[in-house]
Amino acid sequence: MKKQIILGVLYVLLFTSCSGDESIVLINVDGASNEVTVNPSTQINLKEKAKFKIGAAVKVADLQGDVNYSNAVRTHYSQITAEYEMKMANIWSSSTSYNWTSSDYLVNYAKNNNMEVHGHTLIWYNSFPDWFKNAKYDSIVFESKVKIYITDVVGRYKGKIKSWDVVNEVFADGGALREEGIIKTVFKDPIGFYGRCFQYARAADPDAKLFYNDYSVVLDSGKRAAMKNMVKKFKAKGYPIDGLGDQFHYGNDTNKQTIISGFLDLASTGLLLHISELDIKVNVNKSDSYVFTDAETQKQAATYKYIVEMYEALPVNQKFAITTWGVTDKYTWLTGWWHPKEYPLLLDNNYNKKPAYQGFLNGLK
Ligand code: 9MR
Repeated sequence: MKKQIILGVLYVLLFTSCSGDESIVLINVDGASNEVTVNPSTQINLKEKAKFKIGAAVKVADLQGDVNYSNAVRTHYSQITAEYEMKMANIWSSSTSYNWTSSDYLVNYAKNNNMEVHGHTLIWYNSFPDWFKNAKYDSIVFESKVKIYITDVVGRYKGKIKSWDVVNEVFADGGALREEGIIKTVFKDPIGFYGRCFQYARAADPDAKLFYNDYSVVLDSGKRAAMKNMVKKFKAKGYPIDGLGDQFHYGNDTNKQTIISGFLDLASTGLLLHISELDIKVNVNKSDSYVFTDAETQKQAATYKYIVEMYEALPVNQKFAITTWGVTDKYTWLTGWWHPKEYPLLLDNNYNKKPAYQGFLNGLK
């Protein structure tokens, strides 16, 4: 592909692409001598190169409060996910009311900026509102209320939110059903309940892609087996599921071969796969004296690159999106939840592209 753009009167930018390698060469309009060679990856942005969606978890407060943040989201990403505003505890404010303020804002923001929205998440043990938990409903009432909730939320954004994490983090490490939360105490067959939640979501928006989402999936073979088993049960019962998400909150020291073989195993389901909350920790030992050196930035870039290459190797009909859990190191959840010295994302505190960005970009086909 060759494209020419006239820049002022003197120069033409010539983009060339040859056996996958791209270069940008600045030449005189008369075609005389090459002046400079610019690394093209500093010019093109992720969403322009990727053939699948590039998502970011965002927060309304940051979109509204920091214009650089909003610009970065629009520049680099083609899909957004609410980092917390679309969870049940945030939307379902009381037994008789919903709070749509933030979710409406995000859906409109995406529409105005030509982006998709991935909905996160309808059912999460960690996000039942207090009023709901305190009501101590039996399984029948519990499910009838949840059905109304799913129907109302998915229905409100029918055609606007194109995909949903219907259920999030059901399995504990190793693959047993998680003990925390209320589901296990309310339902004799929690998996059956989750399957019906997928049915309720499908009925509310038949075109939305429906996902099960969890963490450490590619590393934890027990959890992966449990997920695959759940998918089998869903299929046997006719419960609709389109895709699986592995969050990918991994560290720079994670074993590459383990990740790749686990990912291939997940792909054997034939479902859409979503790398749904990607960030790569660098301060893996939580050291107070940690320094993010050049060597560390390069190592992180290499990790991002192979993860994206691995994703690209999927059959095309299984690719859905790669979503980073945040936009800039400045606001990452990990500085609060992991260690203040943590730099897990693609853009630095000043919204500059890090080597990690370059690694991600180089991993794209
Ligand atoms: O990053 C999110 C943080 O800002 C919220 O306070 C928290 C609770 O809503 O959820 C975090 O996001 C989690 C996601 O929803 C599910 N996977 C793990 C994420 C990090 O904890």
